[in-house]
Amino acid sequence: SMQCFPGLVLALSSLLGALALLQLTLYLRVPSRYGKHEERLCRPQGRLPARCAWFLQELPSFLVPALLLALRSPPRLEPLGCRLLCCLFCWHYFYRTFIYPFFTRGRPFPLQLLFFGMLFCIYNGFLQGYYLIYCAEYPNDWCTDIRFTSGLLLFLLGMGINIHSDLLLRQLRKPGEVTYKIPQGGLFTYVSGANYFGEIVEWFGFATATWSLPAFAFAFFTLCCIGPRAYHHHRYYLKTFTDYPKSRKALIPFVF
Ligand code: NDX
Repeated sequence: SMQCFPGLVLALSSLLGALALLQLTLYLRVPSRYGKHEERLCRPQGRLPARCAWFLQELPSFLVPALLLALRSPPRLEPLGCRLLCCLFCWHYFYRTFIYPFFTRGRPFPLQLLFFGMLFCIYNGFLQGYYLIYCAEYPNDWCTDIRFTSGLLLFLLGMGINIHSDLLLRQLRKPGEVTYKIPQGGLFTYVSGANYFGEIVEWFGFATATWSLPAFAFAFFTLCCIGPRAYHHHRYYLKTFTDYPKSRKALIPFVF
């Protein structure tokens, strides 16, 4: 049966960190090509409806850790911290897999990115799940540790911002519409990438609560992946809408 190999965790986390840096260098100059940054002349046959694409892409991030958790034998009931933290991860991806896609009004998603996105979700789902279920050791009172409580608070705050901002974006369109408008309300009052800001806060909260290398690597990956994207969204809005709010920042309220 499976057991913890610390070397495997270290190797997978390092590779995740390296992928993050690769993304940063790739996507600082040009955005990843989906949504508003997709080239208009792209072949229409190379895409899947947003609904299917996001469902398929994010499913492994839910399924892999959920299966690892369910199939572990003997079931690991102690310490409580491990299961709780693994459930937080699955909870986010339950939303992202089973709720978000069914309401999205996004444009069809490129198959090629879907493929890489899925690979990424398998990889990260395995790393986070494997670490928490087979490797993590927490003292029995971890649930009252300041790292756990403050991290959990950040996670919940970030998730709240992320879900609320996803909702505000969705409401900009009627079903079937594919046009872009100026997002209003919530944290969009302050930043162009409010949904991304929420997601980044969420994963840094998760990293603090788990106090683990894999989770910090994933938070860093998220920052390198959607941080530049927030900046490109911001530039797109400034270029497209002459009446775009001048005080609005790209990602971090009042700062950047
Ligand atoms: N999926 C994470 N890299 C990614 C997909 C792409 O969950 O090869 C990372 C995620 C993947 C990426 C994933 C990993 C790295 C990949 C990359 C592709 C290439 C890259 C694989 C897995 C890669 C290397 C080199 C390392 C191998 O029409 P539309 O779609 O634009 O409509 C949008 C709409 N909208 C508007 N509607 C009206 N008016 C406006 N002004 C609008 N602005 C937007 O709202 C969408 O329907 C919706 C949201 O759009 P947008 O662009 O704001 O968000 P989006 O990027 O689609 O993300 C959706 C949510 C969001 O909450 C975000 O926080 C979360 O997913 N997310 C996204 C990406 C990654 C991630 C989280 C994470 O890293 N944690």
